[in-house]
Amino acid sequence: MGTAASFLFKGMGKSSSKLNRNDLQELESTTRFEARQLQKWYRDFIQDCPDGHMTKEVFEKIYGQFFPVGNPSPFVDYIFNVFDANKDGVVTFKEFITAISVTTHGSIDEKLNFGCRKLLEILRLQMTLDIDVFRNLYLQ
Ligand SMILES: [Ca+2]
Repeated sequence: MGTAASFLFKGMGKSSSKLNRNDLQELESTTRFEARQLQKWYRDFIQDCPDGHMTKEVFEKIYGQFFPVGNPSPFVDYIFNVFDANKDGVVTFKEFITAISVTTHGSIDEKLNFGCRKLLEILRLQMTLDIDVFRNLYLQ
């Protein structure tokens, strides 16, 4: 297929786990992937993340393969934050596939909206942290 997701999961093996009917129907309607693709990627996802969510460490391990030289951490942090839609510190299969769908199948507007919205969230968080540091250093 040649998408980023298929490249990420290449060679990660098979599992007997399947998406339940409701999740499968939801993902078929909210992404542009077919049921068969979704089931295959879910099996691969569950094999690496048996509890159903991807930690930043696993995410970094996967993305680290794309950066054999240098430090991938800043990029991984940014991408992980983009994928972790609800900011609970883990990426679920739904979050992962939704992000992959927008970045591979979305229109230019959808991609820009998705990327800009996430970037603004990260910048807002960074500004809040910077203001807190400034306040702690100079205003006390
Ligand atoms: Ca999450």
